[in-house]
This record gives sequence, C-alpha cells and structure tokens, in this order.
Amino acid sequence: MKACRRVFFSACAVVAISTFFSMRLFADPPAGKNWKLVFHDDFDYPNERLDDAWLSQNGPSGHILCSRWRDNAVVENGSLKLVNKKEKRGGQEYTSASVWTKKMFRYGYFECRYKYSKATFSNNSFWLIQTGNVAEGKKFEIDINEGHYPDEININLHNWSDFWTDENGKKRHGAEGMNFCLSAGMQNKSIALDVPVRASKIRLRSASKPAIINEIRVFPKISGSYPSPDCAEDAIPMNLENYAFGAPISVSVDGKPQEQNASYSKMNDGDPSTSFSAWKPLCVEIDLGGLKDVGCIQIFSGKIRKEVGEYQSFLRDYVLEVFDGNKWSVISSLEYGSDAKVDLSETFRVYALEWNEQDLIYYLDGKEIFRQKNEFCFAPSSVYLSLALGNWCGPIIDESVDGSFMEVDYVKVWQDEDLKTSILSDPKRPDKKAASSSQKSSKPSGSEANAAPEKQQSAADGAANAKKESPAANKPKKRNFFKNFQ
Ligand SMILES: [Ca+2]
Ligand SMILES: [Ca+2]
Repeated sequence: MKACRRVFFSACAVVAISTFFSMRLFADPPAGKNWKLVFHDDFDYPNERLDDAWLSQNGPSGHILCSRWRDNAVVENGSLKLVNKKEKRGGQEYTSASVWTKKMFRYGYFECRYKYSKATFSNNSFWLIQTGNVAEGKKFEIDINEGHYPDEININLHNWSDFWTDENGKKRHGAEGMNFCLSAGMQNKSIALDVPVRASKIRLRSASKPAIINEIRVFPKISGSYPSPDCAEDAIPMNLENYAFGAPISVSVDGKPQEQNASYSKMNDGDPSTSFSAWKPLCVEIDLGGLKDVGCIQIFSGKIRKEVGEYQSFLRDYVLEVFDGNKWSVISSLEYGSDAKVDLSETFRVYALEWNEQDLIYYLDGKEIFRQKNEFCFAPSSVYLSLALGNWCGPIIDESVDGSFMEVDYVKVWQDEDLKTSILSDPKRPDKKAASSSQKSSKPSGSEANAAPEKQQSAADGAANAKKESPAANKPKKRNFFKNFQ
C-alpha cells in the first residue's frame, strides 16, 4: 500500500515537475530580465469579440494568391482559426485571413502557440512589420515564422527602406534569415541500385523553392558501400570513379534552357560546400560521355547553417531520370514533403522572438534556434497572424487547401520593465510619444515577406476597407507575384 502510495506521489511529482518545466519552457521568456506580460490573448471568447483587440484585412492582396477577410478568421473552442477557402472573392481564386493587434509594441518577447494549416501552398505566419515613416531605423519586417506545411520554419528579417537593382534589372531589398526543415535526411540522398542501369546521361528535376544542389555523383556498381554524398571528392576511394565529376552539365529553369554558366559546375565540382540554386523549377542534365553502367546516384542538397554547422534547405521533391541512348526512364522520385518526419499541422508548437535594441533572437518551444543583430528595427509594430497562399510555399492542391486552417491557441507579449526604450501603445489610451505611430497602425499592410512595398500598400488598401466590403474590392487588381523574393 505504502509502496503504491509512494509510486502515486512520485508520479504526481513527476507530472507536477514536468508541467512546471513545460510551462517554463513553453510559456515564459528567458530568465534574467524583468519581464512583464503586457498582452495576452487566449482566444477564449465568442468570435465577435476578436475585433476588440484585433484588426482584420478585408480585401484582395496583390502579392499573394488569395484575398483575405474577417469572415475567414474564426474564434471557437479557445483558438483562432485562419481558414483557407477555394472561392472567388476580391478578384482572386482563394480566400484566407490576416489579423493584427490594435496595440503596438517596440521590443519585448513575442510568443505564439499555433499549428500550421494542413496544406502545401500555404504560408502560416506570426510576424511584425512597420512600413510607415519610421522615426528611427528603417522600415522593417520581422518574420518570426512563415511556416510551410508540413515541417518548414522560415525566419526572415526584411529591410523595406533600401533597394537596389540586380544584374537582371530586378528591384531587390535586403532580406536575411534562415529556413529550417525539421525533418532530416534528404540532404544526403544516395540512390543505390540493385541492378545497374546503362546510361549516357542523367537528369534531375525539382520544383523545390529553393532547389539547392551541392553535388551530384554517379558511380558504377560496387560490392561494398558507397561514400557519404557529403564527403569531399578526395575522400572518394581511388578505384571508385565518379562519372559526373566535372562532366558537361546543362540547366533549364522554369522549362527554359539556360546559357552555359560557370556556376553550374558547382553541382559536380567535388566540393560539397559549393552549390547552385534556383527559385523556379530546375532541371539539371549531366552528360556522362558515353554509356556507363550506373550502380548509384547521389544527390547532396542543402545550405550550411553556420551557427551549428548543419545543412538545411533540402530538395523537398525531385524526379531522377537516366537516358539509355534512346529514352529517359525515371529511377527515383520524391513527392513534395513526403519525406517529412514532423508534421507541424498536427501539434501545437511555440514560436517566439526576443526583440531588443541589439538583437533579434528566435525560439522554438523555448529553445533558441536563430539570432540576428538588430540594426534597424526600432519602430513600434503590431503583431500579425496571417495565412497566405503562394506558389513559393509548395505545390497548389485545391482539395487539401480548401477548408484548411492555421490554428492559434494564444499570443503573448512581455516587455522588459528595465528597458526604458520599450513602447507599448494602446489605441484606447495612446501615450503622446507613441500616438503618431499608433495612428499609422490603423493603416496596416497585411502582407507577408517578399512582398515589395507597393504590394504591401496594395494589401493595405484592402485592409483599409476593414468591415465594409466595397464593390471595388471585388474588382481584380493587377497581380505581380513575388518579383522580389530571394
Ligand atoms: Ca559542389
Ligand atoms: Ca487558447
């Protein structure tokens, strides 16, 4: 009996301790500062009360594939659901939702617990933006997470003040961040064939965005094991020929054959740290210089994340083909995201940012995952929750996107009471200092990363129509998708 009771109490203690730690881990900013909770929304109220603290876009969006409406933001059962629909409205083929806080914040710890919508092609964002006339620093956008189903986290810091024109005549702006794929493995793809195939050429196609290819290797059939795809060329055994090494390579982007370019050889130069990448569907063909018996093809794909020395950004889909002199045959393929071992639409995760005068520090479930210097984000911003549909977020599948939703359990903001430059502006009680900024908050942009400012303005025009859907809002607007994304 005593033993049972001891077990019971031990179990209770374990539950209590683990609950305590999970609370510490997932619902508190890091220790060491004088944090005060200044905003907290659990979405534990009737739907119509969402408008007490939040504004909503109501109109088309020039830079994405959906118009966004208050109707698509639904509070029920303790959470906020931003719902995608396949329906024509606002001159666009799909609808979704984007909301932002009436309150504005400068500096603090921003936390949101949410699940992604269970659909590729959707952008599940928790973010901050200030594109008004900022008194200090520059216009900015901090994407704490632009999540893509099933398992991608995308962090980005945009500078919306400074622009330049690249060698292709495209207008560019500063953007720096990191994308994480929580599933591992795809960067190291080694396709060993049981039965060798005769091939004079191999072809790799991928629609991943970005498609980063560091090395492609083609080996004969051997009895032993093949080297790791990420090893350096000089680590390959002397008696094992890599037919692809230094072979002629040709590239098509978005179906268009490209002129020869020295950068293509980065895909078969033997150096796993060099790569070629494309943001549009990529097709790479390697000429093996005559028919070879091919026993293994390796693809090494990824971008090194310097902080931890890990490769990220894998190919999420591919088709690998061989040419036998007469016809092409597929020998391996991967459907988009089907290698995912983590599904961020299934479980709530906590995404967070500490923003102070010096740093931007990003967290997942209480653990730091990325950090940047804060060199220009010094103006107050609302907190945005947005769902968007865009073709940079994976393939468009109408069946899965219709009715899919991003589900937000809560949003919390703390500020450091010792950081005197922090600002909390409340539209009901605006302080003098923040009043002008607060004024600007009534014209939010409601846009996502990679949208040019004019596109944000177009979204802002839509947002300014909040709560009154004018007939003009239904007129199609000229679209110009993601000219700037990097
Ligand atoms: Ca390389
Ligand atoms: Ca909740």
